[in-house]
Amino acid sequence: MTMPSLAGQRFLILGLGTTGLALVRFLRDQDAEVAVADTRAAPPGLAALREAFGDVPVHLGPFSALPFDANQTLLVSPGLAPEALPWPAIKAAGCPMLGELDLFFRFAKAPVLGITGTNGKSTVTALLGHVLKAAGFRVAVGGNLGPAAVSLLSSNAPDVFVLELSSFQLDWAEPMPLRQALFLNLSSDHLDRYGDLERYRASKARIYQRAERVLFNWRDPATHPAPASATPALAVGLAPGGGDQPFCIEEDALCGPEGWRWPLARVPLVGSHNLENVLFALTAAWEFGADLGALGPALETFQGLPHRCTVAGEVGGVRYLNDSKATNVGAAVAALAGLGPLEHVLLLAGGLAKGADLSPLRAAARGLKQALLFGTDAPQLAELLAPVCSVQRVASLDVAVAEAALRAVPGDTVLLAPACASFDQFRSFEHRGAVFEAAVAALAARAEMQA
Ligand code: UMA
Ligand code: ADP
Repeated sequence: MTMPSLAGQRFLILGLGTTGLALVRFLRDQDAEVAVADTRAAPPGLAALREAFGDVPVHLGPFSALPFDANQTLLVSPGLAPEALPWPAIKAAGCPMLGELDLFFRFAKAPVLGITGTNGKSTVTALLGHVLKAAGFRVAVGGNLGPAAVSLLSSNAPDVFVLELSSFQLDWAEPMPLRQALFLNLSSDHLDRYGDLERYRASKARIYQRAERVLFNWRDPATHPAPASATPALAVGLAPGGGDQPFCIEEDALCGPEGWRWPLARVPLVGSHNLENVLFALTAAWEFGADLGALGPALETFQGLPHRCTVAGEVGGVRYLNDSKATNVGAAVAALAGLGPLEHVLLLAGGLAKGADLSPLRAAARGLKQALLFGTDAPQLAELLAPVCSVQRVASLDVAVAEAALRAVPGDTVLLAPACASFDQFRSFEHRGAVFEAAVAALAARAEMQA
């Protein structure tokens, strides 16, 4: 395939975050002419842009003040909702438009496996990359979990790209020629952008439009391809029953084609939702051509990603789990469902609910030993959970950990799975997870001093 030349072509990049900066680097490498605009006074990529590309013009402030023209292609960052763009001016000028992924696909010289869904995308992306590497492929992994997709393009093409695709990225992309499209699950999230669940689902389902093969979750109808679709589709799910299902779980083992088996005890991930992630990664890797013999050892050496149901510590016989990445209700429900009897579980939750319907948490939390709730939407959560478990509102995550330590007895689990975004009290979900881990480390240090 010959690379399309961008030399001398003019681009205006909207958004100067991770994507915007990655686009500047890529386009400048291609000798294109680049300008950047961002509505924020101090966008996160500004300092790096000024340092590396001091000559790139930057416009900060409302997009409506931009001089759009037909000879300049607009490249839109994923965090920008369509409503953020001045459409009348763009249409009047007749500007061509592209998303980051459109550019990526014009230059990608290897098959692409794309992963979307409300939860588990990063885990499946990282795990699939890990399994394919173990099977001997040269793999480039990125997309929504970082690095940005265009950052993966280099003259040294891999054998395969594995990309996490958010609905925000899918919104701005033309239908993509994916070798495989994985749609893991759907639950309420990002309703502040989409308004309702159907619009959010439709955005995710765009991943199927030009895919050669589809992997869907047979237990989750929202992920099913349209009945009329002619694209070959494989079902994935925790229990057998989805028709053509190459991998499944039987008793205490993962089972696959040709009698392949791997004991669950040799999969070091916490929670049944992670086993579903494992089934997706195995199915995609095998379908891509990975040798069955490579799969088990690869699973055994995958430690999971930080802040996703990872053990933060064990203090006085109480296990502390950090699932700070549970930024929506589906992730928190999955974490609770995977833990066993809830009378031994204390849940730490709260933050910004982003307009989501939190109600599925009520059934999932029935019988919890204790819910400790903090942050902006703690009142809403308290009202929801009070009928099904003991509830206490606290001022902060630190106080929640301290209260949990007072109430927990040996054998209990304290789970941070907030069901909410972190931005009311923390810089990010990583920051929230780090605060939790520091509080657990302080508990451990105190316990050691007292011993
Ligand atoms: N923004 C403005 N004005 C602008 C441009 C952006 O206010 O002119 C705001 C957006 O509304 C958004 C924020 O700035 O709130 C960031 O938007 P962005 O498009 O600049 O984001 P990037 O820094 O380029 O990061 C994006 C992804 N972020 C989003 O889609 C919000 C990153 O995923 C991703 O790692 C990166 O591209 C590389 O692919 C983060 C994320 O939170 C982890 N993703 C969402 C999620 O996982 O739920 C979708
Ligand atoms: P994403 O990239 O889609 O946000 P992550 O792998 O980062 O997914 O996980 C996000 C959150 O969702 C974590 O709290 C994690 O424990 C939870 N989670 C992971 N896999 C699943 C799944 N298959 N179903 C539901 N929740 C999941």
